[in-house]
Amino acid sequence: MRALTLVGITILATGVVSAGIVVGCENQHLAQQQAVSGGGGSGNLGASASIQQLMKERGLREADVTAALKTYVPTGKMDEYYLFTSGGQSGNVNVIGVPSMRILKVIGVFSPESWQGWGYGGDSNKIIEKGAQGPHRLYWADTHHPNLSEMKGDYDGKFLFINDKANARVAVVDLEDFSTKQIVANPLAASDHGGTFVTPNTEYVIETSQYPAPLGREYAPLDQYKDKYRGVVVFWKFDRTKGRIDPAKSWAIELPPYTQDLADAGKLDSDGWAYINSLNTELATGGTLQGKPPIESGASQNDMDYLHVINWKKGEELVNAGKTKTIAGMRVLPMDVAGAEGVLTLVGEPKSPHGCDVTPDGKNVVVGGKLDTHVTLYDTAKMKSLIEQKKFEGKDIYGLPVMGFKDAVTGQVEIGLGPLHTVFDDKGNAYTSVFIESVVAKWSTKDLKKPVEKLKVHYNIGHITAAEGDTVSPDGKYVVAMNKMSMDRFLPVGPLFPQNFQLVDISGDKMQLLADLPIGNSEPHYAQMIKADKLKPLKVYKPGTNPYTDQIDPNRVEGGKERIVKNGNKVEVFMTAIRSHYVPDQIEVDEGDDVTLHITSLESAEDQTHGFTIDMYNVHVSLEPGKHDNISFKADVPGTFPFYCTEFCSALHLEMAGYLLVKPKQH
Ligand code: K7E
Ligand code: CUA
Repeated sequence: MRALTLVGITILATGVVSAGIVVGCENQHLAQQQAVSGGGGSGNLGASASIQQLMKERGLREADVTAALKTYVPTGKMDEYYLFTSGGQSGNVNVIGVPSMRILKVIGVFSPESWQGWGYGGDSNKIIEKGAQGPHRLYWADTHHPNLSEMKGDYDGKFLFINDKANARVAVVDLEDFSTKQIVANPLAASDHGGTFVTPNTEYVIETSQYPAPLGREYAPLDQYKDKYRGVVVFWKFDRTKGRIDPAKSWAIELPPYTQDLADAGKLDSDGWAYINSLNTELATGGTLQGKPPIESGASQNDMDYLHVINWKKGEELVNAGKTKTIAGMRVLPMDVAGAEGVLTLVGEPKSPHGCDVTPDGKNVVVGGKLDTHVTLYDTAKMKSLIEQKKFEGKDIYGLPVMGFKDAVTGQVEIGLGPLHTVFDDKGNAYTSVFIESVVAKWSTKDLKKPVEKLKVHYNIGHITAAEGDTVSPDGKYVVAMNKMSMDRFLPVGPLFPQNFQLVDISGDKMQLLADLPIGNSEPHYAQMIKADKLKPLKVYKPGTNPYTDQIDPNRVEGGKERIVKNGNKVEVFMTAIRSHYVPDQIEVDEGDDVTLHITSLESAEDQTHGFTIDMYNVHVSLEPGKHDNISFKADVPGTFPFYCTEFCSALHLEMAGYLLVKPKQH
């Protein structure tokens, strides 16, 4: 009987392979029926014969079948991990279940997301508008590095932060309702990259500039690059009780105009420190039209760039002692002060580094080299003592102390062509993404020998992420290879190809490729993977909650209290939504009136969502159970405009509608 059951499972798995890859769910049922009849009818022989046959028909190897078994999550069963990935140029965040690789949600962050009514006339607009840089409202972003909030160096499942590389901004997402709560615009930097990275108790969210520019984006000609252009690292103070960044308590350190790249915060032994790599210490500024070399070659002259080693706890003390100057409204610790006080120290790092990853024990920083075949491990304790004893090898052109490379490193590992990012498991192994070679290289942090294994991934892997990988206690189990290219992997969709995520099982001695997930909405950069049971998401909102303020909205509407209040040319409509009608459902205003609709959903049952839109007014909100939103617009076009519910909420969903009548002015 046991053998029979086992066979049944295997057949089921084979059926799944067919469902997942080509055919569709009807065939999955078919396969299950065959499995049952095969197992029950002719016993072992018939069953395994039909598996063999299916495998043969579909060209599957045994490894394919085990991969399917390892990733298949039957309907109604939950995934083990959440994967939060940057949405790259989509400006948003993708949420994916692991190991099934099913897409669970796209969270609207910097870019309007119409399904959620994010950025279409409700109060979410106010959050997006706070992210304006100068006079420009911004409706997109290039998101790179999502980072989960931590307590004692472990993900706590409360918040997610993410940066916008293009416009130097940081967003806060609350994981209670998977909704964006805040966007802060960096007043100093003109772009960012080394961020977001949190300190071990989420005291700070770190954001480092990328392309140097005068702080505050002042004008300065490029021949003044050395003197006027600067990098900067901002320590955004996070207020955990409010769930918001507090810009007034945030501060920054001025950095030399080396193109700062990636960053990570120290942990355990190295708590209190942060590390930022850089490129273009040559200060190349291009000039291709004038016949000068482009930045790419100008920036690749020196053998060494600089890892920036930052004592942020000391920096915080100096900031509190008033050693700052204020630029664009933010307190900035000047570079010379930071250098003299041991807050900012440099050490060489091999050619065009990328990746900057602190090991789980906090003892090493691993830096890859795009034009080098090694990763370099820096010893955090050695660097700390060199800085304490002021044992330096020299100074850079700005007078910043530089430690000796040999004094600071633990060692190097010869990885291959183009090592980028490194993540860790629970057994002392590291996994480095190797871009040019298109492999995941597994190596041991204990002996620093050559990789013990390389797994082909398809193709050109950028970032890589591991289960609980950035914490003090990674889980092992899975890594996800985040590949930039996917030619020949999927059905063609034109010249813009999807990215390709590949799930890899790292629990055994050998890595096993389990599944592909084409990402068709963005080019994700980084992702983090958190144990699903650490999150406690809400199922419904407390009645009248405005999720964009986290308060019971002062304009919340209770059943029976609906009304229309007209005051001069201001019209306020206090409205409710419940299956399957709005009260009121007839609204008449005069052309030119300023209209505000305060809408509360009176629903309290799970998954009973309504929506609201008005013809032509570019308005759309999503009304989850208990939610309140406020929609403001000018009734500038006279006419007749139906409004309706955009979510198929009930059998009478199509009847959930009403009219906005805008009476023309008497001319
Ligand atoms: Cu390598 Cu922005 Cu982290 Cu892209 S970065 S891959
Ligand atoms: Cu409410 Cu459809």
